[in-house]
Amino acid sequence: MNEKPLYNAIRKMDYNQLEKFSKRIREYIYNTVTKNTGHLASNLGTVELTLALYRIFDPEEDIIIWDTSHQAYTHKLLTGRWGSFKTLRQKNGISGFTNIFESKYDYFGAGHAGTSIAVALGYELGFKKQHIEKNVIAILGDGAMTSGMVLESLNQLKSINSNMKIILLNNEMSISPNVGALAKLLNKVRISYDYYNFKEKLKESLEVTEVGQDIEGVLKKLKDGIKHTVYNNTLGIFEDMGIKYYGPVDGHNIKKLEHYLEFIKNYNDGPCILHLKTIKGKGLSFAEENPTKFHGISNKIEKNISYSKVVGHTLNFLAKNHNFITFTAAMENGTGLNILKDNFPEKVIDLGITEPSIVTAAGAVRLSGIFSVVDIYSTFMQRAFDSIVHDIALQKIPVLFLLDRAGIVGEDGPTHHGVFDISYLRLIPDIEIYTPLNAQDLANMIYTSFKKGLDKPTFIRFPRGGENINIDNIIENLKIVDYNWKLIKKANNKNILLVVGQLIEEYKDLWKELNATIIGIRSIKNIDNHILNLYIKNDVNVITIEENSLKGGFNEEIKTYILKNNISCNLFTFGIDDFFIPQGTRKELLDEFVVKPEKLKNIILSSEKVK
Ligand SMILES: Cc1ncc(C[n+]2csc(CCOP(=O)(O)OP(=O)(O)O)c2C)c(N)n1
Repeated sequence: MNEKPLYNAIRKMDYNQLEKFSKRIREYIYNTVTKNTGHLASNLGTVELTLALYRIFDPEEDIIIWDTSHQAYTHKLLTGRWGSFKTLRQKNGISGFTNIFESKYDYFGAGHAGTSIAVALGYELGFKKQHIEKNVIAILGDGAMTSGMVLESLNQLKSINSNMKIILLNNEMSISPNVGALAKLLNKVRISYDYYNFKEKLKESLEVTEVGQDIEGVLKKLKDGIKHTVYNNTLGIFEDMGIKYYGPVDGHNIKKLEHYLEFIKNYNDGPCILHLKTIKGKGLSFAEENPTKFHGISNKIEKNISYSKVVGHTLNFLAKNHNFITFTAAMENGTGLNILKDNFPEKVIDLGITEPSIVTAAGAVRLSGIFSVVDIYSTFMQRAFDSIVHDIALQKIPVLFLLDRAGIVGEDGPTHHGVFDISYLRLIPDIEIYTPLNAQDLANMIYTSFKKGLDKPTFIRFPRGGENINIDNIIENLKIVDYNWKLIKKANNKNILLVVGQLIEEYKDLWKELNATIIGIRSIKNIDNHILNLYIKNDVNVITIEENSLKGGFNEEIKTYILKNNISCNLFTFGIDDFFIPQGTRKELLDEFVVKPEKLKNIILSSEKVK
């Protein structure tokens, strides 16, 4: 990746050229994303900001931190990745997020929301200790702003004598409309009469008077007064925390943006925040009209019903006869909970990007007397680990957790793969972890949790993807199930495959080909001792396959079982080795890093030869 960065070139452009260039960037982003998948609407909303930013600040010298970084495509295009952007989100291609291994201009990697202020704060503290003076800029959306990490870090800025420059992109949206009091406050502030217009008007009127001789001098003197008059919108919440507030400003007007960016660049009296009003999906009417739908786009023609939708429909069915609350962390659509919300809005609560708080609140909901469900992606649940241990498991609160996208997610890459949850949950006492084999099994497990009730905190993990099913059939066939492991196929030999969860469905053709007994693992905690007793004996070849890190994974249960029972057998473990899986399609990555069909076949063939 030795491309010449473009940010120098844009400094020489006039505003007409910049406007044309913005259009070209938008087209390029749209064409690439429709071909490769990716975040669309958020990136369309940051084109002008990024152009203005790199005309005023220096991406090589100044530390610019993009929160979540799903909106940083223009940043990538301007910092030496114009050509390679064609490989966006493909295997070995450009990441959809900032990545410190990809470019020196990416000062921090992201993917999970809410880290930017802590990162910028850390850079500032470090530089201060080394007597280095640099501009440190954090850019974040109003959605990210709701997250605990952001609020925790903002709270410290004044006390560490920060000079951080925060750029807040307020498009009134997270993925769905943004929630919470802060969102309401931000949305209420309208661009009314900004400093720029005020200054221009003042200049005009002064030019015809005597004082006009020294316009700039007068302007300087008046500056503070102006600030007070024009910023009558000042958001007290930031000012009260000692963070100077400027705005709101039209985030799509390059000239104005430059003016304000220049202003905050020279502001060195403490931390400040520049509030921009942006339009998610800007420039493409269909994306502007439906920013939620075009937040991220996929290139697949989807004939399958996603597992998330199976969850949504099942909860929607159960909602008719059950009183419960389901929590989402700003992922109503991604989790399929919009289906439930359409009919039972009071049963879905979006608390924004606040995973730890949601888990804790869900525990208290359960204690208050009603059934409580938390539906969060496996990767984002990582942030709530302590809430699970301290607030849920330790107090044995029987909350139902639905862990969506548990496993390899594909093009989003390492920040989003949900390949650690078996490990981070298995170690917690007094919980149950289930891994349904297919869509019906997933729906049945949820149904069973409601109908039979829960004894313990219960986690149902299922991957990204779906099946070509009729959802009405799934609902009609709902039934109470046990959690025993399932014999899929019996072979008259010593090869025993223990295949975790939905991999049974995903690789169903492969299992047919293999000369082995195939067992579908539906429960990880607890394990099915009856099946293990039946099949794991001296001399067998046990093969475990799981879409999770091998460290801490299901395989370790089997290792322990074999050791404990003094069984002398071969054990082969398939799963994710001790490294971060890169990006690629889900199938590509599963084949290469998890199931490895050729390797698997060879093991089985060679065991036959030994016989
Ligand atoms: C911890 C965490 N939870 C959830 C998400 C999923 N997510 C990705 S972008 C996004 C919305 C962010 O909204 P905002 O910061 O306002 O940016 P916008 O997309 O509106 O530009 C969410 C919820 C995430 N990335 N990280």
